[in-house]
Amino acid sequence: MGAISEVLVPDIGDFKGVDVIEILVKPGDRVEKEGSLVTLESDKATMEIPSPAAGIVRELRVKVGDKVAEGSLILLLEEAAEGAAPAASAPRGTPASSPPAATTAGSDKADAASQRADVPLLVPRTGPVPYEPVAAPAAFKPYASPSVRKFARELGVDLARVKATGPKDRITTEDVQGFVKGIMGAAPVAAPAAAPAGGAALGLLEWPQVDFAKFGPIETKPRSRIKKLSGANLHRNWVMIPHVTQFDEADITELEAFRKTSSADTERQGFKLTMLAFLIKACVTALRQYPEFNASLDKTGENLIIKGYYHIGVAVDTPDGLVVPVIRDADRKGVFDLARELGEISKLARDKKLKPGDMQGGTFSISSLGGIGGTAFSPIINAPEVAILGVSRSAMRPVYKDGQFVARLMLPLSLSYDHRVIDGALAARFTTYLASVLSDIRRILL
Ligand code: CAO
Repeated sequence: MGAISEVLVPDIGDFKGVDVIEILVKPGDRVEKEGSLVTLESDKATMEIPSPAAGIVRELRVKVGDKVAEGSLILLLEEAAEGAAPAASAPRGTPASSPPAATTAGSDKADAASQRADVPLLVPRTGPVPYEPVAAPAAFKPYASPSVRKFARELGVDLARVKATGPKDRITTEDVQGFVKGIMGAAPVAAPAAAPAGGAALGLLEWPQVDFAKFGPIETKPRSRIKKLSGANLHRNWVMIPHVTQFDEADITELEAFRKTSSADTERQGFKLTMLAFLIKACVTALRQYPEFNASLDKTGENLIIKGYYHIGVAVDTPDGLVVPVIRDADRKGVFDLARELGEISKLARDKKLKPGDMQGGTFSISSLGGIGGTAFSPIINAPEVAILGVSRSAMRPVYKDGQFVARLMLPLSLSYDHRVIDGALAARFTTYLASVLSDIRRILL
């Protein structure tokens, strides 16, 4: 047994009644000298209180939400033999080399306080007794502010794997973002091993390594560049955006009749008039009504940027994979113009002739599988957009109307949205409104 000492809140400047906002250790944890124990937050700064000595945490005497001041008891520490002597012998008030670090320091004053050289060392109250060494190595505790820790926790990132670039080797938000980007973005294109690495970094099980040939004949086909790039983007968007999909259906019986009669005209002019052109137009009408869907979060996540233009991305299936060219200013184009442009961009996409600019600036996307089949699906949002409409194959269904079942042509809609930005109620309003526009296309004119 090592000496049990009391670890107290050191001189933390002028701060009194400071909140304990994070407990970074638990009983039984081994800590290194200077390893962070708890995080305190005043209205001016956030400080991590370091351990005065190496040892094992025996008992916590504070919890999150407690208010503390200089001298408050934080925990009981069983000291390791090596670190015990100097710490125990230091009288209260002895200058220390490592004061508690102000992390999210909200003011210069707080920063200055954290760097003062005369902040006293934490003083254990009991003397050293023989210490039984513990075999396991001390856990590495990366330095990061509570907000960065919270951000990392939300993304499932183990801070011990993140390279610190901040002052005093602290990990910054950008470091965590860079780490995630490294896994989600570049790596999958460069190295197929990225999936296992990403999983491990997120604290998940290793990707199963299976010798498939053991079970039967196989063929190895390299993935196309488009597939690798779109896969990396889809993966990031799926992991980083909290998706919810709202399902609905629109009665397009009249619209389909109108489309069929108009198709003869467009075919004479050399292009096809499919439901998608009407859908783009109807979506613009709904986006005007609900601008939160024609928006993006800014870099900080603090603000929503609502766009005053309507550039609609359309997912196009090509032999090499999925691409999403953008139809610009869809609000200023008629249904025939949209249909013609749709034909042109899907041909460009399939002929691999799209330029990077053709796929940029989208404000909302549509993914239509209606030409193929299916009843519903959950499309993945095309970041930084906040919503995407999935469309499945329309079918005649019995609909109960005016006291009887009637056959109506119903179009399934699947709207995925970013739940950070859009609430479920708003999404339901959006699809209800969109369905009403499609049921009576005259609403586009309203
Ligand atoms: N219900 C029933 N029929 C539909 C329909 C719907 N919702 N949508 C289209 N159709 C019909 C069309 O009218 C057309 O019929 P005809 O052959 O009789 O003329 C046929 O299906 C084929 O249409 P299309 O697919 O060529 O044309 P489109 O305008 O509907 O779609 C495009 C164009 C480029 C979006 C589409 O070809 C495509 O690539 N879709 C796949 C998109 C995709 O992969 N999304 C998944 C992404 S993962 O989230």
